[in-house]
Amino acid sequence: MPVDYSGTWDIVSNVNFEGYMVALGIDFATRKIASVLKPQKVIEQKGDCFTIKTFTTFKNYDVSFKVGEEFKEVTKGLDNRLCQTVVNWDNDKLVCVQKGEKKNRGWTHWIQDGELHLELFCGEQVCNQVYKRTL
Ligand code: YOG
Repeated sequence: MPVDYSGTWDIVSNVNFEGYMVALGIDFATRKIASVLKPQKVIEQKGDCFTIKTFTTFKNYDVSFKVGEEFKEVTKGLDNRLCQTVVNWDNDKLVCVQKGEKKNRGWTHWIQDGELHLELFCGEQVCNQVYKRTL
């Protein structure tokens, strides 16, 4: 059985989100607000087609993609950049590359011990988040 990311996930830890935001050029005031947010992910997976919705009390962000198909992503409401984005499988991991102005930008999702992990990276900065399924 292939891995199924579908579901609603609540953040339980968030390491170096500040460094990731600095790397993206997010201003001080916005970082202070963003640093206390508790994002919830709602993931819909149908085969290789995904929608990942990230909800907070401040801003929401949605992305839809098919694994292996490049698309233009505008990180609207985040750092508002245009990226040429592609997500691929690495075994059961979802590996996203966001090509654009920022070097070494992307993210990786995986599931371990029933928890959803997300590594967000930009330049030299890596942020590690863990989410648990909502009860
Ligand atoms: O998720 O790429 O699951 O899109 C990263 C925010 C804060 C806004 C959120 C709102 C980076 C102000 C998306 C945060 C900081 C700060 C929640 C993470 C930018 C602006 C919307 C992400 C992927 C993988 C799917």
